[in-house]
Amino acid sequence: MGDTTTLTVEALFQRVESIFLRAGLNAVQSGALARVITAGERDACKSHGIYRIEGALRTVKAGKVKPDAIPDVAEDDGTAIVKVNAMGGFANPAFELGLPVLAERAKRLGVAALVINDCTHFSALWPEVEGLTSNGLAGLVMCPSYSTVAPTGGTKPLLGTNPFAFGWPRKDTSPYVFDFATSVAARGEIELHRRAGKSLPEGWAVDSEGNPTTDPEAALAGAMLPFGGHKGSAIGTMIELLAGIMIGDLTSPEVLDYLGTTTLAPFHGELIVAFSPEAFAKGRPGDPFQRAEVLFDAIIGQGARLPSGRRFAARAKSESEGITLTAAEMAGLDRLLEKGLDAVS
Ligand code: NDP
Ligand code: PYC
Repeated sequence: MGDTTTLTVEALFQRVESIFLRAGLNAVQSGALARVITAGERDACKSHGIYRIEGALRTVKAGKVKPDAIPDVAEDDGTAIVKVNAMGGFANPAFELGLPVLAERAKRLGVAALVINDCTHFSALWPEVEGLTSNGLAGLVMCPSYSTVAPTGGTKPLLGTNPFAFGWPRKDTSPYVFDFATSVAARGEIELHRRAGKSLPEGWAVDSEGNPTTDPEAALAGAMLPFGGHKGSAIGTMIELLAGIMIGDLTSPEVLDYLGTTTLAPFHGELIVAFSPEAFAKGRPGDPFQRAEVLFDAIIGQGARLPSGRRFAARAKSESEGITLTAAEMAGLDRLLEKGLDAVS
């Protein structure tokens, strides 16, 4: 079991897409999911790579996400709010459908938002952010999850791990992107620690009695903690308000009520806000892109690194050398391809 296999990015994409097609997902869902999961492996983001396939299939099997959904853009009223209904499918194909409309609208109006409703979302947010930056736009992306995080001062799961991401486009180089859970770490990280039999770092979670724990099992049964204490707690709450209540979709406690478990992928909405830096800076001195470079240079000049630098380096390596998977990971992919939905409980 010590052997590894190295696949090209395209070969891994084909394999992941085949798994979803074999499990009965339509081409729209399968393609978008395979793109985002393969991108996670390519960029060395293991908590949102191939490990997520099983959870996505489990959610299909439980009847909580529609494998044949075709997302739908709401009738165009020309305003800054573009709405896409995922029709009970995954968020990723809905985003792919809405992105060109959002980009056109943000360039024309200076700012625009994409609201995705009725979607299952389990992936990282940087693919959405990079969709904006590759169109020359800055942007914010956020969504709730399900109750797993105690607000600061509390001990019981209430907020989700609510990811929050931002991107700024840069000329001739990778964009500035950050993307993180508003909990100390993504829940996927706790699950990966559990599978590897590793203790958690201190400060990530409390057990079901509200006591600090480094045991992943106890953390999964207890509550995760927000990053940065009251600051992360407030940002997590903001995400419940903006990307749950404001867009008429579920909050994390409502998602948990609906699913009844945290073993399936969460069903809720997503909010993506796009800004045209040129439009905002118009009439003011200086080119916003050049001024941003001065700021980035000053950060790097202190010996700090920009967020996503590790990820972009991993991407370059995967694109030139391929993606290396363990024998256990390859066997897992083979099993999912062979058995389809029968492979998951
Ligand atoms: P991390 O704490 O691992 O990293 C978050 C960000 O910080 C990344 O952009 C990372 O860049 C950057 N970063 C890390 N270390 C440094 C450093 N020393 N200097 C500068 N930047 C740094 O992320 P999380 O565990 O919080 O989240 C992981 C993923 O989980 C995210 O992609 C998130 O979207 C996803 N998630 C999804 C959820 C969902 O419901 N769909 C819920 C929760 C999380 P780099 O990658 O280059 O290291
Ligand atoms: O890693 O916290 C997480 C997560 C929750 C839903 C999808 N990812």
